[in-house]
Amino acid sequence: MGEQIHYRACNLCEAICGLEIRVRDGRIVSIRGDAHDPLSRGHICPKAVALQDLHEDPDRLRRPQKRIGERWVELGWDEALDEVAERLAAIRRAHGGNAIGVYMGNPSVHNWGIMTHSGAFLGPLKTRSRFSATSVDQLPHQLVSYWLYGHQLLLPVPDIDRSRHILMLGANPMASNGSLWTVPDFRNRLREMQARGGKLVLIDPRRTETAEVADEHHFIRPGADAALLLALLQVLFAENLVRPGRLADFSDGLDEVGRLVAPFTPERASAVTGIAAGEIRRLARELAAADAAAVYGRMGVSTQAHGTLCQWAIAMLNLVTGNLDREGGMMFPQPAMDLIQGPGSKPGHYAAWRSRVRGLPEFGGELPVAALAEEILAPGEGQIRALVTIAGNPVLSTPNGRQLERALGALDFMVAVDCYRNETTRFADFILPPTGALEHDHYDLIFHHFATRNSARYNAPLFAPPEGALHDWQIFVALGRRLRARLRPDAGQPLLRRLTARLKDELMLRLSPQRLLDQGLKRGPYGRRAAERLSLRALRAAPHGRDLGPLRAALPRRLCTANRRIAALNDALREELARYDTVLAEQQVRAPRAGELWLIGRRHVRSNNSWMHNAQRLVKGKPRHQLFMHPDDLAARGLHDGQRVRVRSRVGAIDVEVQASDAIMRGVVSLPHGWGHARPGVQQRIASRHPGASANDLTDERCLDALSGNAALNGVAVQVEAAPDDTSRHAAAVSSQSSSSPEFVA
Ligand SMILES: Nc1nc2c(c(=O)[nH]1)N[C@H]1C(S)=C(S)[C@@H](COP(=O)(O)OP(=O)(O)OC[C@H]3O[C@@H](n4cnc5c(=O)[nH]c(N)nc54)[C@H](O)[C@@H]3O)O[C@H]1N2
Ligand SMILES: Nc1nc2c(c(=O)[nH]1)N[C@H]1C(S)=C(S)[C@@H](COP(=O)(O)OP(=O)(O)OC[C@H]3O[C@@H](n4cnc5c(=O)[nH]c(N)nc54)[C@H](O)[C@@H]3O)O[C@H]1N2
Ligand code: SF4
Ligand SMILES: [Mo]
Repeated sequence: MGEQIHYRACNLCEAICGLEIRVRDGRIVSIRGDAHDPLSRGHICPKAVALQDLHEDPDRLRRPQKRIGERWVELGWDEALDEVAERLAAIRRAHGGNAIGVYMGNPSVHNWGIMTHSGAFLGPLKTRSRFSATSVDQLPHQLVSYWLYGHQLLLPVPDIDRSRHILMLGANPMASNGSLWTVPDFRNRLREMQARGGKLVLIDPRRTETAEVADEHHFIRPGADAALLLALLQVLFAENLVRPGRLADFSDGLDEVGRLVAPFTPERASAVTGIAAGEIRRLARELAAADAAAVYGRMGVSTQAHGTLCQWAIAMLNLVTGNLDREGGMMFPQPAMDLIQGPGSKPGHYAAWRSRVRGLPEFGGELPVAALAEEILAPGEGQIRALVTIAGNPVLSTPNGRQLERALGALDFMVAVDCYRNETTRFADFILPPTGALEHDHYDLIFHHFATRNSARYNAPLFAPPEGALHDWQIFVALGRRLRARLRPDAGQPLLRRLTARLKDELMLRLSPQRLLDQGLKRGPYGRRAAERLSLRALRAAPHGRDLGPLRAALPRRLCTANRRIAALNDALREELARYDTVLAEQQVRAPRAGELWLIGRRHVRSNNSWMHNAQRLVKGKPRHQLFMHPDDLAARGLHDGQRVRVRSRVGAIDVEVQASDAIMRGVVSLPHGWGHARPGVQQRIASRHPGASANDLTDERCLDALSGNAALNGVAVQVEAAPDDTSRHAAAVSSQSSSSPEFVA
């Protein structure tokens, strides 16, 4: 058999790079960037080769697993699916729908079959106990988009290819390759912008890989971005630099925004951010003066105590400078399969119900995952007794992972749809493993909504799935059928309603992702246009993908609000602004207490959340899970570079190696999440040899963005001291010196 070349979009991160994969005799021989991909232009990162490692990984599960005590046995699909459906149905009958919790993890949005068909399984459960990685990530973005533009997925992205100025906060695209901004080849796109005379200004408590290529970098105290962003707005209004232009025709409340931000002066912001008031004024003036500018903030500003306020202020900065929906500013992509304007669109809803124990608001049908453990542990009506996880590892990804472990241990039943037995799925009674990514076809349903250039590509599978294997979507259909047979979810409804409901069900169970895609493409904006006539067939004929051009102005047409206008404010935001004024007045955004440091996260281009440390090619070399700490903070504690330290927070303690770094702000320490593989029962042999410690054994389930319930994973107060088992040469000297308290220094 000769060599075959496959073209495929990488599904590992949001950059969705086009790959050229060569296969000989059924084995991958190379993975390269596809130079003809209209979006990624040949860009690739070191993780792409992990697609092969994942495909071949002997630890990847290929048949259903059942846990009997401490032992795992393999069983057939029918047997496994029957038993899972039976157990879930029994729990639902005995305790009601909300007794079954659901957690969906990050790869769900990178796997289109999960997107199209998880409802076939989760629908009949009829549970409000739904959670996902959204609430440890981008929830504030979605909430703000829902409020302002009427749809949770209507998110603008920097139009970097035509921009002249980007103000970026709490994002590190040089490591992450972009997020809620599909921007493959970021480095070269930035170079091109800089060559046009454009400028990137970065705000981050660490001088990151992105800071190295930025034109300007400012340290900021973790969790203080809202003060900075509101001060930028204040300057624009105070200095008469507000120029919304045509946006004013369909925006309401901008004058009130001006009044409400008036108290947030650069001087107040300076006190909490550590950035000089004069610098803040200059940043605002430069933003206003740029021909085309974009303000963009990501993880670092979403997962903090006022994440929604931050995202709102960012949206306002783009709006009042006239940069929203402007070429080179923040623009709305137009995907070929449009989940915003297409049929079945889910705009979102907020606080339609609240979590049982803490009263946290739902958003779009999901509760904040910081409440998952307590919803399992606290007895009472509606207590979660069974859990379904789909493509998620919340033990390593959500705050206070140790508490969640205790909760998982207390469940009556757990099932995981997942390809590994990892820190979370080891608690399951059943693990149902889907086919691997290269064994199914791929269309990116989500990330074209956030892509810096419009394009579309569909890729056929590289390999036939093993005999009898099921794709994620087929697992959902199979479970859905079994649940419906056992639960008759519509019993009690009138006959006609029942029949139409079943017909709809049946249709959904029969429609494949491919059929849905084909219909979506044909009905979508490029399917109807003569120039493109997009359909599944058209995409099959274009293996490198179809270029659909640069981003185009979309407002007010694409607004989903009832009156097709942008409402800059609502009562929840007004209250939050008032609350934040008090927070600043009472100095609640303050320097750490004696000896405390602020913990923030970190990403590395060779790692991806928690689940790719079982690829030897990615974990080889120097470990990448150290705690970064400023040399002055080390010295103040009598600690030294390379030593093992104990990091403590309100919720727990971990031991890690510390690395001195003057790229981190004084008073701040940084640790990547997704490590901590030394837990018993994990079957990831390579990862277990590179365990690291879990940052989320330190993050606090009580630290939230109050408006959205998003976890405040950044800016967690910790203490750092020598680890008790540290045997390095300085260890003995440490304990007597560790009480000195560093001042917070910007
Ligand atoms: N402290 C701290 N915590 C964080 C973050 C942080 O920056 N700091 N980041 C947060 C963010 S942004 C995110 S998105 C979350 C991620 O949190 P999660 O989504 O909970 O965790 P992942 O590590 O992505 O785990 C993915 C799981 O999906 C499985 N999987 C992979 N592909 C497939 C597939 O195709 N089908 C199925 N069924 N399973 C699959 C893997 O085996 C793994 O178990 O972590 C969050 N946690
Ligand atoms: N290589 C790699 N790529 C990834 C992932 C991965 O794990 N590895 N994960 C993917 C996922 S799920 C996501 S959501 C994206 C995330 O994509 P990004 O948001 O671009 O990635 P992060 O590295 O988390 O960047 C957050 C930045 O915020 C900074 N920060 C922390 N606290 C604060 C603060 O209080 N204020 C400010 N201004 N900055 C702060 C951190 O120092 C960090 O540089 O990356 C995706 N891509
Ligand atoms: S940046 Fe790397 S992991 Fe992300 S899509 Fe591109 S090749 Fe895949
Ligand atoms: Mo994420």
